[in-house]
Amino acid sequence: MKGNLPVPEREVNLRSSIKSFLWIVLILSVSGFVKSEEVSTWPYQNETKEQHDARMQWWREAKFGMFIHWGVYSVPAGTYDGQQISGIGEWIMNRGKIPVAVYKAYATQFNPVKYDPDAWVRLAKEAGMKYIVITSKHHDGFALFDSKVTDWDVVDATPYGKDLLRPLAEACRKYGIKLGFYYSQAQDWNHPGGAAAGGHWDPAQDGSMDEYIKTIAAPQVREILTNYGDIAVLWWDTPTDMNRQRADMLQPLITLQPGIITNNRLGGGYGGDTETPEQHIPATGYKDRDWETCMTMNDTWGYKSYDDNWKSTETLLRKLVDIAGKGGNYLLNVGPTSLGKIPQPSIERLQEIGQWMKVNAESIYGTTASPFSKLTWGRCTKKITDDGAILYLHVFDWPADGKLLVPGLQNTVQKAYLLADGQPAKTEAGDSGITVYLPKKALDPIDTVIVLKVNGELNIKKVFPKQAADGILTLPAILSNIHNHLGTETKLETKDGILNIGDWTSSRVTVDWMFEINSPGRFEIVADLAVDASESQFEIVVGNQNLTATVHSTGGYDTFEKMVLGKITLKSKAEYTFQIKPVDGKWQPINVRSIQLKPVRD
Ligand code: H79
Repeated sequence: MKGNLPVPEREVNLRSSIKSFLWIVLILSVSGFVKSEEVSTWPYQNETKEQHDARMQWWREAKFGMFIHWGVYSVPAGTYDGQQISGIGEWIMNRGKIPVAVYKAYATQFNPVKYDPDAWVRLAKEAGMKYIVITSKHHDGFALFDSKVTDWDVVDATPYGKDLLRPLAEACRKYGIKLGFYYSQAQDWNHPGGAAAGGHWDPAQDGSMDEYIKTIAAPQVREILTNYGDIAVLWWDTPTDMNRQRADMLQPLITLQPGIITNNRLGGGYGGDTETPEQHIPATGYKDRDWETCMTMNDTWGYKSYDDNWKSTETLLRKLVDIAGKGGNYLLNVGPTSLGKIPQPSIERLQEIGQWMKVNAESIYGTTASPFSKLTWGRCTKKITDDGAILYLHVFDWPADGKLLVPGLQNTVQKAYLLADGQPAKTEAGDSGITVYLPKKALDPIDTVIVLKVNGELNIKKVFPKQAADGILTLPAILSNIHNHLGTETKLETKDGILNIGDWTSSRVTVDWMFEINSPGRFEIVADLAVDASESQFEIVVGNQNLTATVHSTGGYDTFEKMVLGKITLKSKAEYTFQIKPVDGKWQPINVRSIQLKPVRD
């Protein structure tokens, strides 16, 4: 809580005269002469790297956690006044502009008599999850705990009448699962002043946000960090309208739980410990920041009775592996009903993930990001050991010829075997890397893991797509980096047995490839595309060159055509990035199988 250093990055780019002025301000503020707005309440600001690593250690090793979104919204479960309200279920009050009094009445039907926290924690544990983060209070302001500063909580407002967090905390302790609390600090649609951000539709919501934080949010955060034993994570959400002053009313409270980890969603300029990509996996992870993708199994966090759009176990499991291979954690959501039941499709998927984890968890827990650039056959996770490294090769697409190339790997192999049954695998070193000889059939069609123990420090030549003998360079869909955001789901799909980048509906999504040029020159850009709309426009950026391409309908999303998009000159032998960037307003979805650069004379 103590702290008077300015935020360091503030100084980095300033010219020296301004710098020296700041130094004076700094000295004055340290000595108490100037009240600086830059005074930080971040309790870990003086942490050394070693201390930080020690604090983050359990979380980095855990890799996989359960998110639980539970509250009064599970009563309407997506339907208000006979209407199915679109969007995520926990937002129903906002999306349906439900008056405060009407929404509050749902609490009289929130009676989770089937709530079995012991079973929930066992389900998480058997799925291989190491921690749970539950919504202690979501944007509707309803507290799942006995709060002394409001009646809008499970004890005072529902027939159930009992604190829901305490027995969950006890079950977590019993099974050795870490517990974290989600707390919506800036949005609260039921307490006056809490709906300043993100919409306001009922005079009952009138009030000052500062007052709301002071009288509701801050005391409640104190309650959840005081009354439930060890809390491992505080998961802030939606920093809308949070400023430094508001954040500073909350942040000091985290010292109530020494060593607690918090995310980057408090606001007020605080970065917290973790990045939190929501509903998407960053194309290449984050450099130098811990991160956690949170994701739903269907299309809602809070229970909706009619959302049956469940992701398959294969999809969920491969996402876990994809995330681990990029160095992140996966926080996978369940949305229990108002009776206290986790939906059966969620249970089934978690159990199936658990079966895989029982055999393969070693390739997930405690691993770090893949040392390779993109792999065509799957993903890689790794552990650094005293005498070398363990590479876990996660094979999604089993090679028909039984040969798996680990591209660019130069180390000598100590041992190679299939994780599931210990069966050894032959390996062979060659110019392009190490080939692992595999049995005919995958042991697990979702992900069969090969363990490759290698000697010495990892030595890997990054292998990017290169020009073939005829000078032509091909950038296939499978080697692309797809940069999604919350609300976009551009992904690889298969048509006629060939992969393409699909579901590219948003102009905010960019796609790029790394590649290498050995024979510089002038190239024609040839794209293998399918376009449904009459026209679509995007920019192509290669190094410092760019051009705008306009493509026309090929007759549908399934009809691929090769077309010339323009010409570029690549002057040096080097690594480049090829980026496709939609032109906002002129973009229509296209499916992309590949891009080729073909040498031309002029
Ligand atoms: O708790 C889950 C979400 O309710 C919460 N974060 C996750 C973990 C969240 N709150 N806001 N947002 C995520 C982002 C905002 C989304 C919005 Fe919308 C787009 C708000 C209004 C438009 C989605 C679509 C919600 C309502 C309509």
